[in-house]
Amino acid sequence: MPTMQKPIYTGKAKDIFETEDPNILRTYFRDSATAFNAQKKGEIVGKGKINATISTLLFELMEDFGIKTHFVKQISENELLVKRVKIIPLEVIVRNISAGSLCKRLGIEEGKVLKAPIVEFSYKKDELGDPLLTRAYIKNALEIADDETLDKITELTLKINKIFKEFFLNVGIKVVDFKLEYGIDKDGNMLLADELSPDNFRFWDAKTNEKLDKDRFRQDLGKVEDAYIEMLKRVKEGKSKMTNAKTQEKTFSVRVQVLPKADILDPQGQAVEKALASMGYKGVKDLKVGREVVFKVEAESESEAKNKAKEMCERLLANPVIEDYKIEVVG
Ligand code: ADP
Ligand code: AIR
Ligand code: ASP
Repeated sequence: MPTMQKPIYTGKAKDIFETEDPNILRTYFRDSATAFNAQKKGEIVGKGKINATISTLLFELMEDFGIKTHFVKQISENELLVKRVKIIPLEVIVRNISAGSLCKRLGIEEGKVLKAPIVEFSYKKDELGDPLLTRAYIKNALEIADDETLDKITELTLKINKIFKEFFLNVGIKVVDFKLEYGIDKDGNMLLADELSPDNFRFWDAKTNEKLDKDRFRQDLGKVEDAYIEMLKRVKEGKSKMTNAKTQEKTFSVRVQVLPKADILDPQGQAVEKALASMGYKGVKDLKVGREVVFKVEAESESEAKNKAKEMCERLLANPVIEDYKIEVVG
């Protein structure tokens, strides 16, 4: 629930509040939806909490890949704590498949897979309808970023696009395009900011091309809430697939051979040796009967897996007084 505290900024979809820490802000994700620079307004029931959670999961994904973001933590269903930044007033858009304003501008059909991803910049200014900018406009007219910053943003955005494309394809989603915002924190670091949600991404189901994002609201396609719920499900699925893959990566297969020590009486070995002799196998000597134990163990490295196995042998898998053991990490 929104508190009595007054927001320092009320945007089209979020309210921004100060916290006791001047460097940390609280963002409250509302259900309100706008399109075409607020010309169309409405509500998507449940969107606030879904977008807060999807943003959380995707910011965490970014951090996992070493991308610096403003995200601190989710503190309630609708609220995140974020690092305060000075937003660079650019909408950084990356496109993989033609849609939206690209189609309108160029008169091409929706759904064309672009020869390579396109990064473009729009001026973040609702009153002007977020116009598309050239580099010269940004550097020499607006003076909001120089070549070095724009190169850095472009490189980072393409890296982020690669991560998202792979992450979402893994759960049957095509990333058509999306919009990012970057900001500068108090120490001068450039951080990925704002939100990561179906409000600023176009997501299509990879099999059916069904739209699962704000285009359902923009184009009155119906089942808007369902699309957001579906995307939350897919993001969660993607995260758990990643966790499983990580666990598997850090799992080692171990084979332990346990044998009676050379100088220890092995009644079972002796019995087998005797039986073999009576069957006519002459010259069988020093026969020992042992056992093999195989298992998988989670560890950071092969040597850690070996050490764990050794401890397990000493404590349970072998009797070190009368048995020798040999540990092999096989995969
Ligand atoms: P809009 O301003 O486009 O209507 P929102 O309703 O999402 O968008 O409002 C959130 C506002 O907060 C945006 O203007 C966004 O640029 C800004 N913002 C996002 N993250 C931060 C941050 N970490 N620090 C400061 N401002 C931020
Ligand atoms: N976007 C742009 N401005 C606001 C938003 N959310 C996002 C759209 C779409 C991408 O940027 O959601 O994913 C490109 O939008 P468009 O309208 O330029 O085609
Ligand atoms: N975010 C912009 C708006 O709310 C543009 C859009 O999403 O269509 O109007």
